[in-house]
Amino acid sequence: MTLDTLVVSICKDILFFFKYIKCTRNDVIHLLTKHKPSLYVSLTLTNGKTLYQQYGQFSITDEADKYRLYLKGPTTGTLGDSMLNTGRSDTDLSGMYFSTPDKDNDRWSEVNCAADSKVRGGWWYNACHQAFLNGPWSPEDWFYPWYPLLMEGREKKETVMMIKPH
Ligand SMILES: [Ca+2]
Repeated sequence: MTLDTLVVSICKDILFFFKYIKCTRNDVIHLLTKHKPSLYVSLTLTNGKTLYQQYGQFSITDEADKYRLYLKGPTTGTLGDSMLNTGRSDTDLSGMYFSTPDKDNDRWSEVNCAADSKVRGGWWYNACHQAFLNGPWSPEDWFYPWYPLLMEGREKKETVMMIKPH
């Protein structure tokens, strides 16, 4: 059994366990990231090209702390950094709580970023974002998957977030 197969097997067992006791997948991510693994993001475009960005440390807190995102560098890759140091304090994502259409935990008081007409979906919004990998279908309504490289969801074919222990 390869390490990847083992990890998938363990994750399926954990997901089954949490489904049984009615926890969310964010609870699973919280447990899997307790030791702050590195994060690898990849985006495959409709032309078949795959771009990536890696971050040194990634974790999320538990439900009591609204699954807050912790992200730390160094960051390298071909996508460019659109999550950690965006150059704007209202779009950096580290330290943000997880919002959903029915739970507005973002930093924009007048808007629920997760339910906005051009966003829609759970994510760690600030007010709102430059990176958002959990967009809606249809993809033309997916706003800024990875700004400025990807402005709309229809430009991408697949998004992946993977973790790797240190
Ligand atoms: Ca809000």
